[in-house]
Amino acid sequence: MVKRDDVFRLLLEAGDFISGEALSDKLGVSRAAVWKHVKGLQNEGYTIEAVRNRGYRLLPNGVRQEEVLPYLQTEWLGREYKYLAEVDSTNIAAKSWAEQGAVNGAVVVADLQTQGRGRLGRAWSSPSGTGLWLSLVLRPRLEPERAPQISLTTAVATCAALQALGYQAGIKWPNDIYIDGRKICGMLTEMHGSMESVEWVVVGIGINCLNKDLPPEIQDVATSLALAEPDRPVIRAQVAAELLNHLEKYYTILYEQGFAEIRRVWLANNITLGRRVKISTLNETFFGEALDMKEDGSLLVKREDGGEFTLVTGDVFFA
Ligand code: BTX
Repeated sequence: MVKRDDVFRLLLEAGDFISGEALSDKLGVSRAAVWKHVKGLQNEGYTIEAVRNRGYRLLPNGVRQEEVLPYLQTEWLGREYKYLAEVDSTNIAAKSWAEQGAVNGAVVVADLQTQGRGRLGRAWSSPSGTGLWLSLVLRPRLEPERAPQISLTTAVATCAALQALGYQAGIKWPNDIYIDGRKICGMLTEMHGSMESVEWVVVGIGINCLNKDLPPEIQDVATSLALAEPDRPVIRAQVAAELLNHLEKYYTILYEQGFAEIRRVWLANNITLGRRVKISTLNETFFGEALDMKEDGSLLVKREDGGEFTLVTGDVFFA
């Protein structure tokens, strides 16, 4: 049975126009069947040009494993790779995969999330064909109280990956990535384990890549790689691989050298300290100045109404 994946692979291998006839010959199916699969791929978010007398050409903006592998340099992260054309949330998919025994470093990537989630049940806009919506399963040997270090390490690695791709990215405490004062990436970390040990951690990362029309409710606060640098082509598979390459590097540093080195890199790339901020916790909202990120990853704030406050979980807004 010829599958959509077979058509996809031939388009990818061709790297240029390939005629409908050549595709139908290679696959032993009718040209109508080829067209049906091309339509299916377009519906998944792939841009495939169809030009009379030339055939079909795939434009490289997908995030299937075949597209990511040429850029991937990792040993263990992203080598188990599940691509989903559509999913409610990659974090939900990764959690159930973790429950079923997914290995350390397994990755779920979707082209479209219908219920992308932020922290505290907030929604994360995840339209098809635009961003990188990715979750990883980690099985770190860490005490549960060190789990927040995973989020901060993820932020350091994501920021480094975007910088390696040529973007001026910075970190807002604890782990949002900003470009030009706007949010380009958010992270949602979920953990399962006991008081003594972490069984698995699912790290969900969303990076706006090709989005040009952001939904009105986030237009003033968010950006995408394409909006930040309109002249630089964005290849989503390269962004995915660069992200995984840097994540593996920095998780290894965390495990082998400890959090102090991660904190050093976080401090060097943060855009939070020294700024006036609005802090919102479950109990209160107040203004102050962000002073430091402490050795355990919490944020030290000088309150405008007097005294200091150590923020462990909560939201920070630039004020
Ligand atoms: P957060 O709670 O810090 O941010 C959510 C807030 O960010 C929203 O309330 C909205 O104001 C704004 N927002 C929504 N969508 C976007 C967007 N695309 N770009 C910029 N700002 C936006 C951050 O939560 C955690 C986000 C994690 C997303 C990843 S995607 C892969 C994985 N699967 C999943 O369901 N979540 C994670």
